[in-house]
Amino acid sequence: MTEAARQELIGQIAEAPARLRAAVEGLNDEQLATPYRPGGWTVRQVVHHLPDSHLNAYVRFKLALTENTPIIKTYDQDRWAQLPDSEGVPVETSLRLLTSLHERWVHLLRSMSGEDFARTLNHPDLGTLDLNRMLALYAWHGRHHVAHITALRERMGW
Ligand code: NI
Repeated sequence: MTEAARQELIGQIAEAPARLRAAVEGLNDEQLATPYRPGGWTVRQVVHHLPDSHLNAYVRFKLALTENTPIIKTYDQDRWAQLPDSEGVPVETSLRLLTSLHERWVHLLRSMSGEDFARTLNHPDLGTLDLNRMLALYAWHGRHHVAHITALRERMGW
């Protein structure tokens, strides 16, 4: 991956908290309790899912930077989304958590060399991945979930 491509992806990760905040701006409790698609997570669960996922991602980067191809831990994201801290906590809490988390994560990402991004981890389902791949995966992940919310708002005319 080129340095320019990496910087573009890091920029997307840097912007993700503000984009998520903008996507839910002005939604009321009933709107936040609406599934983004039939049978899918509610908007609130999608918001809480982002720090759930990106906390794991941050830990995975740190493990890969400090150990040689560590075996990382997966988690059951659907069950996490049903725990009480995804149903009963205001979205603002996760917006703040994501903002703080991304500040540290992006600081780390901006300090990394090409050699650092070539470091690898071992994902039980996906095999050996380098940190370039992880960067691309999580830049996409933030955009993907923000789009779930903005598409719902468009469909509902909110
Ligand atoms: Ni996700």
